Amino acid sequence: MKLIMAVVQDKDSNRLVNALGEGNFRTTKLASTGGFLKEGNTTLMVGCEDEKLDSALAIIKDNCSQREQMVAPISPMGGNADSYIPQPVKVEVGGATVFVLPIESYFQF
Ligand code: 2BA
Ligand code: 2BA
Repeated sequence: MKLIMAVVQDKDSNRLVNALGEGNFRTTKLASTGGFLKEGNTTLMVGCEDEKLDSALAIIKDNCSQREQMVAPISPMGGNADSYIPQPVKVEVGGATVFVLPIESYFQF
């Protein structure tokens, strides 16, 4: 058995949970925050049998879209802020960032 931890954008999360449900995958949705953008995102936990892993990953891939986002950089610490003109930086926000972990034990008490 595997545990999929998928960090996805909030706007994709409902569609993804529904699609995984239609594929008979059980999910747990966690509210999370990205360390870089400091914005909300969604982390989904999906516990699944090894042989269904590829199918789950395909559903995640199909239901998460990439987008570009402009980020205002933080002004330099201790520097002369007068001469500092912040240039927004473009970052590409996934899709989905997916971790697959082996499950040692699985209990439902
Ligand atoms: P929920 O997904 O809201 O599911 C609540 C209960 O509904 C489940 O209780 C189960 O009895 C039933 N259920 C869920 N999906 C079903 C399905 N496809 N067909 C028939 N019945 C279904 P529990 O199994 O005790 O799960 C409680 C909560 O634990 C779940 O809430 C979910 O948040 C989490 N969970 C359970 N299995 C999981 C897994 N494989 N991966 C990730 N999260 C899981
Ligand atoms: P955030 O940390 O808010 O990152 C949002 C996007 O900003 C990232 O998109 C990436 O394009 C960019 N980014 C992040 N750190 C950067 C850096 N040090 N320099 C330049 N650009 C940077 P994604 O890579 O698609 O990640 C989306 C979200 O997935 C992340 O939100 C974070 O919550 C999670 N994530 C990504 N990689 C992770 C990892 N290795 N471990 C844990 N969470 C991760």
